[in-house]
Amino acid sequence: MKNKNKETKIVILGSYNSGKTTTLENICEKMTKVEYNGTTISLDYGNITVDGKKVHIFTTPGQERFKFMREILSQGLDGAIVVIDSSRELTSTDRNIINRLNDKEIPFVIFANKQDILSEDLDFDGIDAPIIPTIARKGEGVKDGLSLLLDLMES
Ligand SMILES: Nc1nc2c(ncn2[C@@H]2O[C@H](COP(=O)(O)OP(=O)(O)OP(=O)(O)O)[C@@H](O)[C@H]2O)c(=O)[nH]1
Ligand SMILES: [Mg+2]
Repeated sequence: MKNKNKETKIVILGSYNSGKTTTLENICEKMTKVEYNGTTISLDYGNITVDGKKVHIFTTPGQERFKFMREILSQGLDGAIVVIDSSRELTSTDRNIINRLNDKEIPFVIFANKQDILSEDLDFDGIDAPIIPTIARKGEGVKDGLSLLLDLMES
């Protein structure tokens, strides 16, 4: 956070069904979500105050047909959380998202979600970001992961 007084914008990215909406539900007390049949169709929004500063968090839809929403929501972001489903291999969507964040030098962390399901041996080669194991459904790891991202953004 270069400007200390500025409100912060974080975007939660990741493939379809990885647990992005569930992650936000377990970070914020109140949130707004737009879903149809259990999948995000435009965005989710919530906020949380950390150390007196307001953090706005947007969650994107994972489905490829909503790629344009990811681009709109990623404008002016200060940091990102990439939620991946550890029970599946990293998808091309995950890799594209991570490459774009790297190219734009945006601070980000990876939430390796669904740790309660048998995990794949995920290949994180070439990915230089903190990886936080989470069980979003139980709220495990999500707030610690957000704190880590906020620290990373300040450094
Ligand atoms: N076992 C398990 N299931 C989870 C976990 N987190 C989320 N889920 C489930 O995974 C499914 C998808 O979760 P969502 O939070 O809707 O995923 P999403 O990434 O927002 O999905 P899209 O908006 O469609 O991209 C739901 O059935 C969740 O209950 C977890 O930690 N463990
Ligand atoms: Mg969703």
